[in-house]
Amino acid sequence: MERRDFFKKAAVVAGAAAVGSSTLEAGTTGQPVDNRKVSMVTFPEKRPLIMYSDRPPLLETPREVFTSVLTPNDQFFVRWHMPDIPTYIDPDTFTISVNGLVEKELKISLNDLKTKFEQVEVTAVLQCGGNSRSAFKPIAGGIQWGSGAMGCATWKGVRLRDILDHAGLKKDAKWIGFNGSEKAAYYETPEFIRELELTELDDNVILAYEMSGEDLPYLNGYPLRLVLPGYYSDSWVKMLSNITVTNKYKKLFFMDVAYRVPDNETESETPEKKFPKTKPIKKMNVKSIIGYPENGDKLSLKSHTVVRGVAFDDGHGIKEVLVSTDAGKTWEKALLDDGKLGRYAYRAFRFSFKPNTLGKVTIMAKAINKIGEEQPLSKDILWNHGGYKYNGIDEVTVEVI
Ligand SMILES: Nc1nc2c(c(=O)[nH]1)N[C@H]1C(S)=C(S)[C@@H](COP(=O)(O)O)O[C@H]1N2
Ligand SMILES: [Mo]
Repeated sequence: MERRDFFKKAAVVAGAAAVGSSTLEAGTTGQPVDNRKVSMVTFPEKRPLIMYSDRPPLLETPREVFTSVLTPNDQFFVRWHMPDIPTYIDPDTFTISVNGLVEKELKISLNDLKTKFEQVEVTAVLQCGGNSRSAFKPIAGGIQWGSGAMGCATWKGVRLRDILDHAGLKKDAKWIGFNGSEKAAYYETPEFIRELELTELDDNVILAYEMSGEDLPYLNGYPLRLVLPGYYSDSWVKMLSNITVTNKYKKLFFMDVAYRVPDNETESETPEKKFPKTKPIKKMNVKSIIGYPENGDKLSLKSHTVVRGVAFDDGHGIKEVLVSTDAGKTWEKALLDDGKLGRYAYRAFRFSFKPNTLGKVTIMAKAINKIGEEQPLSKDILWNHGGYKYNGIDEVTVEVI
């Protein structure tokens, strides 16, 4: 794959803009907006995605993709914080450094990663903590994502634990810092670094070079990224350059300012009242998204229709998904797939029905996990300044003709 001048190849799909704009009225219901087909742009290695910015690339997956457990790599969403992403990485000379409080500092090549350590795989959902942010009313600061800042892939790589064991942690090691390779455009902007406490590490945390059987797409962090199943993806550092072990937590912008929610889960913040105590967003809450049908679709009266979508949580596992075809008055169980890809993967669901009233019909989906947590109604979601962790019951409104 030629990865030189990577970003010069992005192309707008002419004519796609504004198609389906009749579906854009959402925003009064507390549901995330459906931005599909408003500004669809094709980046290298990607099919057309909903674009919020081209520098840095911010691309959202359209709703229709959320009917299957694995999100195709070329439709997987993209989020970068800094515009200055390296335009070329040579897989033959690339190394990941491990330094700080270790017995021996390491520089490991891609080839060594793939041949000298045990290779492991985990299927896991990667979701931005700001996914569905556009549902928050009044507007919460940040990219106004619809529901497509998420995806699920099978990640292949090596356990972070094995790499740290190989380097040998010193006794007082406590924190592991991860650096991305991109640079800030202005010197005041902090670099993208995250820290993980050693106690948060388990065998599912991997350094991945492969995504669903292929090299990581460039925009999803080629050649190597951190995979932290169950956690929001702000911690899944992409295009890793080095890992530094320390004994002291270093104050970092992307951990101490961004990606935090109030440390108070019973009251709502307001634009005027910000709660002083916050905590990192960390683990994902239970959520489901309807992939078919979509807002504005037309269904035929009395014809067999299969509602399809995906559900997930932070790894407790999905117990059931309930679907309503009468705007929430009655609920019935959807069929779940076999769950073979494990507790961090999407569970695909399907629900058959025959619409029997003409006009607008609202279809809703609610996931419940194995510890009894369920999605709240969107109107019951606590508002927070960053617009994080929205997981309201999903709904689409179609027309029966
Ligand atoms: N190096 C680096 N890693 C990063 C980020 C970034 O800006 N730089 N953003 C994080 C955030 S907030 C998200 S939502 C995910 C997005 O991953 P994706 O682009 O592969 O979908 O990457 C995470 N890892
Ligand atoms: Mo994010």
